[in-house]
Amino acid sequence: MRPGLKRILYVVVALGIVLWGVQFSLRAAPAHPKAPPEMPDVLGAFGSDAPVTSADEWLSRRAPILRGAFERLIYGAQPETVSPILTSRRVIDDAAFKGIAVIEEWTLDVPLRAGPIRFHALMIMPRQAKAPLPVVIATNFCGNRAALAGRYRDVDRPAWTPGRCRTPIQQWAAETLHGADIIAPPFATLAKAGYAVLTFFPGEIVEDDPRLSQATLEALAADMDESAPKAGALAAWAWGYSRAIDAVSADKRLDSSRIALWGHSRFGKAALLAAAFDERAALVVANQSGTFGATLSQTTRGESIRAITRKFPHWFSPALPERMARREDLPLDQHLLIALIAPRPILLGGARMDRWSDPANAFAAAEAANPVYALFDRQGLAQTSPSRTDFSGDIATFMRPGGHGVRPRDWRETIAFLDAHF
Ligand code: GTR
Repeated sequence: MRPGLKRILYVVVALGIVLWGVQFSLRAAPAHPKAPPEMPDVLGAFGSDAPVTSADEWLSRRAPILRGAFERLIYGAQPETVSPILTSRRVIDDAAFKGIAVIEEWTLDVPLRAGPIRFHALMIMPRQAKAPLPVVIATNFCGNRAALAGRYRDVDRPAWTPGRCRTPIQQWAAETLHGADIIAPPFATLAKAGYAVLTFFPGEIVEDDPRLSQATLEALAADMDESAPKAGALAAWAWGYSRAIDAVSADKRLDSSRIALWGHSRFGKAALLAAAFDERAALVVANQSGTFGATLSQTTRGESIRAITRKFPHWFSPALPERMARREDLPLDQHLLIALIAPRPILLGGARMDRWSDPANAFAAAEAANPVYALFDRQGLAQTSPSRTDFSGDIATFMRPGGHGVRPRDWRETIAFLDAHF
């Protein structure tokens, strides 16, 4: 195709994407569910398991049963734990962001039976803050070179990226629709606030593509018990967060008791799943995580189970799609995933125009998880509505104006929540 023609095509496609986003955003999300859908009582009997009456019973009896059910019915299992090997660590810039931070690139190899999975992480370490530092493990959407806005040409660029990352015009469209922070997180702001950040691109662990992901998911399955339900991409990305926790915990400059996970949208789902399965995550922030993230799935608002499993079959256990022909077949809902994180702090970010991720039902899910926090003598959600943010509780939500994406306000709320709880 002639270059001129190609450019016109890109502009038309970008314009189409923007218009689609605008019409979608105009359908604002309601602030509070009129009547929250029915969901199993968080402490009630679950299958043949008797009701739970203490924190001890929750942790030792109910939590493993629920984790097993989430694996079996929705996400698939994670590969058996193997710690990554830090193959190389090099300083990219020792006075980045006007001298306030050091940037390192870590190459991590996770040894697996089918051969190692290699992924890269950037560590952004504030220079002035006192070690050991609290650390935020934040996923990015287009790889590490793009996360540094392309300023460092020798930083690794992943072999595979989704369409939105491939050309400058596609990146521009993604940033216009979803905010520049979706590609390049505000590292300088976090460093100024005293937080180290480890960022990685989950697409390096499993490609976010129904076809391309198959070989990688098969390779991961070789490290799982034969009877275990195969991992979908969300479980594999959650496993990636845990491998990042392994790497961070081995670094004496970082405080392994203050590790936060941060994820947006699909990676917000993965961050919640990771925190539910890995107790070393001391806090989790899930921004607009939506269906099979923080939002209840027994609801017709926002993204339906049918829509998500049709478009992203590779995200889930192979058992999920057909099972979901009838909603009643799912004896679980997402308040139970939130409850598995108790008593650790959770922040759920929402946006008023983001109907798709249904923030009102994420609030309802958080409310329904409260009795588990109470077992630990914690407050859980202290708010009376999704937008009345109250950080005195262990769970908090906020609603910012605008649509789906990562905006500066999302990170401001994150830092305020981190300050309140770390
Ligand atoms: C959408 C998907 C959502 C959410 C979102 C994202 O297309 O339907 O579940 O994950 O992508 O990750 O931005």
